[in-house]
Amino acid sequence: MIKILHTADLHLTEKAKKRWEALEELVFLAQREQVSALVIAGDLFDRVDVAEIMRAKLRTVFGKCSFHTLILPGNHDYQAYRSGLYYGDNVKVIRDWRTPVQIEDTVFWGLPYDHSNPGNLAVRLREMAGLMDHGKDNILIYHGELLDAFFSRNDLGNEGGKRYMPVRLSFFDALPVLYILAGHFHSRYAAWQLSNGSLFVYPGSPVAVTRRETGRRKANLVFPGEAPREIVLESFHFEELIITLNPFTAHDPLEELARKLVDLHTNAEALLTVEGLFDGSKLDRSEARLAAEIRKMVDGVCAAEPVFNFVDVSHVLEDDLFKKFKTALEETVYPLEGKRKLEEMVIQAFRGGKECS
Ligand SMILES: [Mn+2]
Repeated sequence: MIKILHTADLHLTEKAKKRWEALEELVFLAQREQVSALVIAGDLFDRVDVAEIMRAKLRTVFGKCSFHTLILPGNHDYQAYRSGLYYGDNVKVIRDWRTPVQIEDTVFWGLPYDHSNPGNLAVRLREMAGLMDHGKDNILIYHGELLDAFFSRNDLGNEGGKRYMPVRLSFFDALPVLYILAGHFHSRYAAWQLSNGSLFVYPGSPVAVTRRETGRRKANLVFPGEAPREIVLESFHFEELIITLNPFTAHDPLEELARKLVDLHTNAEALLTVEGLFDGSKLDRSEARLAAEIRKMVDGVCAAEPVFNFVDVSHVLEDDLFKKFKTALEETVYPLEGKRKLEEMVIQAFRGGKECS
């Protein structure tokens, strides 16, 4: 079997520079790792017309490569690969499930997105199994939704409510394949071992397409005779930052935020949430001032308006009745952690009790 770099869901558009940079990073990685094939398991393009605009540019990039590039049509770009369209001499598009592509000793089969009527894919896969040579190293490339994965719609890109090419892991049981290299699942790298020993891998999108794609993005490096390896990319992504305020400590949440911003990857945009209760008099800030200071700090770093789920509870802490409770509580022999929980519950009760959890 040959060495392969596997990715999917680049969703190239003419405007999204970061996605083009991610493609360049993948090409660089494939060269560095000296793979024989770069597999793009669907949705290389976000829309069909992007293929028209970018095809010549892509041909130049792939043409310089010493490896082969194998492309499977996905639900976003299945119309971009009509016969006669030229992506380069070392680029192969798998447009028909009956016609595999052989690179060195490895046979690549593909299940291209079928708009007309994919019908029952279990039946289609049994037909494919009948065409495969059990004595060869077969690999299947697939783009669609694995129903066994605990998906939510949030794990995909922007797909509306539709299901694309849905399969179950058991559909692949009869296939004499070493790997199923998949695409369509954006959120993260995920792999499943099948009962026949083959591995189903979603690499996750190599660059964030939606704000739900948080954390460093990955690609899948497949070695002959070894477990596949996740390769962490430097590509653009979103990073969730959560600052939880606490009315009992004097520590400055802005310092915590500053530290987190320093640690932020240079190719990441933050999605910030500041939550919890705080003591405005101890912090010497009103809710409005705290919000304004945070906004100023994250200006140009955040992908969206920060979410401010915080509440100043200094008016509760200054209430005479609350102070009495607080004195009594401090005199009680009880673990500190428990006291803090109790105190927070009472603060919530003073605020009206509705948010008490
Ligand atoms: Mn897709």
